Amino acid sequence: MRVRVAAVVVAVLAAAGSVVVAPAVVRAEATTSTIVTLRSSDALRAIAALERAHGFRAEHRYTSGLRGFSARLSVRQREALRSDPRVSSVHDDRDVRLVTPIAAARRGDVPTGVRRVGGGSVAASVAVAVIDTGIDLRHPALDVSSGANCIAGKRRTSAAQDDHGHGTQVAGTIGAKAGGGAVGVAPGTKLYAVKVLDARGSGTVAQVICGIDWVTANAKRLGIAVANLSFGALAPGDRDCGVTSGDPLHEAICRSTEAGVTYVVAAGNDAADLASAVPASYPEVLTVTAVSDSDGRPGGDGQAPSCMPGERDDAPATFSNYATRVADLSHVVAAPGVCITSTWPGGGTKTISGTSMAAPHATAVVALCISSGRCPREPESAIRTVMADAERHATDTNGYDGDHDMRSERRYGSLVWAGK
Ligand SMILES: [Ca+2]
Repeated sequence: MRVRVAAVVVAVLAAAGSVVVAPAVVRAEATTSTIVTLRSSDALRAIAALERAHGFRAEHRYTSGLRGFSARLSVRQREALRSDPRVSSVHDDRDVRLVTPIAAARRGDVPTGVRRVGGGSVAASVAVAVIDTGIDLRHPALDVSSGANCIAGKRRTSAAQDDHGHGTQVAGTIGAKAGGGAVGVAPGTKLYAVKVLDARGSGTVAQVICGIDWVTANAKRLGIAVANLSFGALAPGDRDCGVTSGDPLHEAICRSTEAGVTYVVAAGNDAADLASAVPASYPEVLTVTAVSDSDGRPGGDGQAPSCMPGERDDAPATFSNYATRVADLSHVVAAPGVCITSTWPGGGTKTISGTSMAAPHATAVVALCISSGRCPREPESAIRTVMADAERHATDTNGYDGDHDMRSERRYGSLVWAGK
């Protein structure tokens, strides 16, 4: 069973495609979507030369996150590129998609999760990139600009308008202003929409890397300090930026982190060890598990969450991935992720659940911490400070059920805290 509840927002990555055998007589060769990384520092020049040499047209060109491109390539072209000295590696592209969230009851103006992490009062002075389905660029509660549209077949210059809802929901938890029905953790924070998933919540790793590439290239110019990735997949990770596993998504995130962007990612909704999930298992990111909170207060005496059966107040969400290894726990925090009310395209709000909804609480906390000067801008130090704040706040009276249970095999991290 991959998805526990329809309302849990998850992404599924298809298995890497196998080699397609070309027919003996080729007129129109079968092609597969491929990600190619390059040795050259001048990626655009190298891509143009490779296009001419091997007869293909690149779809996405990566110049900042990693150097390379994606393209539909035949077996013959892939083999030729593998042996081309300008090429570092050749990878199958993979699919990424979300399960469509379902609607639930409307709630008050300051959502429970925002209250539970001590947020809802001030904007961050740094900007946040939401790499997702886009954001509703006309939503009155959001201070949002279009960043990049990485959907295959669309012009990259077209607006990153959300035609799904997921990205707008994530964006609202980070930075929705008062008056829109659901205040965010850091209301009024500047948001950039980076669209890598389409109207069905589907996308590819090539598109995700396109989004990361845009963030890396523009972070300094636009003041983007934090990026939110509320999707993921079950796939083996590695601890060396994709070198051993040949994972271009990991390489792209490492390069972007080196450029000063802190990545906050959802742990995943498989009720499984996040060691087998990406990007959750990457050591460079802050990974966010989901806990339940129904009343915005600690103590565990709130009612059971109303929109989702089987959960209880101030306890880990039953669907959330968790850490078992010390190495993973060293970059994991928890945040509210059950029955989270936030902005929805068209001006309203919607209440849904998932580690997708937990991650933006932590994203806003990181942005606020950097803005206050308490967190260094450097990602590793920022993550360490946010984790120390969370641990300090996880006292017997403020924590959630199980966050101190060192004997448990399932560890969800300490609840993030935006307050002083
Ligand atoms: Ca509570």
